[in-house]
Amino acid sequence: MEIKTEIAARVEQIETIIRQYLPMEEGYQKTIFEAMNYSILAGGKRLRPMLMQETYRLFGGKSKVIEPFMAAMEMIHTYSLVHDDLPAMDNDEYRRGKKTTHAVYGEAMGILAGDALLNYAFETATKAFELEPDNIRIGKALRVLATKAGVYGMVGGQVVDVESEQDAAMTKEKLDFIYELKTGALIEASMLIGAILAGATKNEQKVIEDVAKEVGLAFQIQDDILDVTSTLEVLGKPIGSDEKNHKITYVTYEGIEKSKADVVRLSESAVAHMDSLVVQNEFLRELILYLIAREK
Ligand code: GRG
Repeated sequence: MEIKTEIAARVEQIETIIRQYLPMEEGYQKTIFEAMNYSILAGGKRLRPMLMQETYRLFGGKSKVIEPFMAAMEMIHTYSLVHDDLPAMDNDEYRRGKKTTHAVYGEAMGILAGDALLNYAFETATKAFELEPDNIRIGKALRVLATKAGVYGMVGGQVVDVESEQDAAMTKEKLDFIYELKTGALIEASMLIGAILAGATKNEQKVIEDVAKEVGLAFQIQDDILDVTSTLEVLGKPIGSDEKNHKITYVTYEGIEKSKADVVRLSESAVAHMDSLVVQNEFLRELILYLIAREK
């Protein structure tokens, strides 16, 4: 089967899982449920839950215990996008081809929908205990989820990113720090949680974390490239957002050609690291290489 068809089949299956964990739109606080569901069902590549599930499969995982974590990861990712689009941050009107959450529900509800999704993510992930009450790996996976999403992960990266706008003194080292945390942390968490829940050894977890670091960096560089070379129609969000926000990106730093070459180099290196494991997942391998040429 062609990789695109295989990805589409997985996205459909992931959508079904996510929907099972979404809140009912009822009660006095109905608006927040609607805003949460609007944001999460607006589309998206579902890359993080896909990486999580495929890493879980790589290490032989077969249980449904991964599913609440897949939904939780997409909730955290979606909250970050909702907040990133707010007037106080990037002030964007479109995301995933649709109006942003604050553009539809107002700024206050946009803030609350992000808060709600973050909290609901943990309510959701802890449902793994209902499936396997004695599984101590669930606690470890929860810790990874919390840490990588927080101040030592995504939020920390976003803080430095926000403070670095128009920063003439930006260094490559600082840019790498921002990318590893802002984008890499959730990708690392996704793959690491898959590995932990499947029972990968410490050594295997380390390999997976390194693979995910490279995938995360390549993914963010490609995001920077697409912000310059794509269109609103293809990307589903405005292009030129980095320039509008006076952001120094990998592309402004290294130029477009070197950036493209680095996406290829990092992705191939990630796959080579993965090949060093005794276990194999051909789809995961192809997915990482497919991301090199992604158009959105
Ligand atoms: C607001 C705490 C907080 C963090 C925001 C993730 C993030 C940090 C900001 C979003 C904007 C951005 C460029 C983030 C880098 C990560 C990234 C490329 C996100 C987009 O992920 P995709 O392409 O989105 O997987 P879809 O819509 O496909 O899910």
